[in-house]
Amino acid sequence: GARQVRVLVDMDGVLADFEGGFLKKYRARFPAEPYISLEERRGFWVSSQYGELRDDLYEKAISIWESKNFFLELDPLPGSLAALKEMSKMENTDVFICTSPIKHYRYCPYEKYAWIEKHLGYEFLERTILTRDKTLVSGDLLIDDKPDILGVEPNPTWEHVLFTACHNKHLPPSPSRRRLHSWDDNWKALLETTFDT
Ligand code: DGP
Repeated sequence: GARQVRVLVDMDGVLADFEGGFLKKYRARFPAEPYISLEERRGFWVSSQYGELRDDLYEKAISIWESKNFFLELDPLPGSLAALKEMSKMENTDVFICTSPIKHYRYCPYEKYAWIEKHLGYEFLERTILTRDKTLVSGDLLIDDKPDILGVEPNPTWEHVLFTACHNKHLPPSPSRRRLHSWDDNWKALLETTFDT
């Protein structure tokens, strides 16, 4: 018999264009400073790579996503909104957005809710999970662009599907990890081939 597939979908880098939004605002605010193109991005942590470029760029990078309206004004990634709306209407699927807010909490948590309401509708707020530890959230699939998702639970219930992003596309393929290359990739097949244990 059919069983509900519970899908957890990450926000930054999967639904919202964090990397593109960061680069645009960094270059606008620091036009004389060096920057890292999306082609040159390596590693999940933007601030780490900027800090390697020059020590003081670490703090300059962080100041961008700690600013008012940074998260609110992120563009949706191509196809993400249509895919999520379609997924949420599927009978055997329960969709949740699962996102880790930054610890500078003045704007980010509010703006994440506002972004979701604006782009996906008020009803999606019922399906929104803000947590710094995704291993505590139970689900069948976690679609996320972060390569290593760790927390206090050593055996999360979900299968992590790596969503391709500029910072992770060069990682060697792993036979034990599935990827979703974009929202044009076959996410329906991914759901259909998700089984418990
Ligand atoms: P998530 O995608 O849900 O795992 O959330 C991770 C957040 O961290 C997301 O808003 C992107 C952001 N982020 C990216 N690079 C850095 C960084 O270098 N430092 C910090 N503090 N946050 C970063």
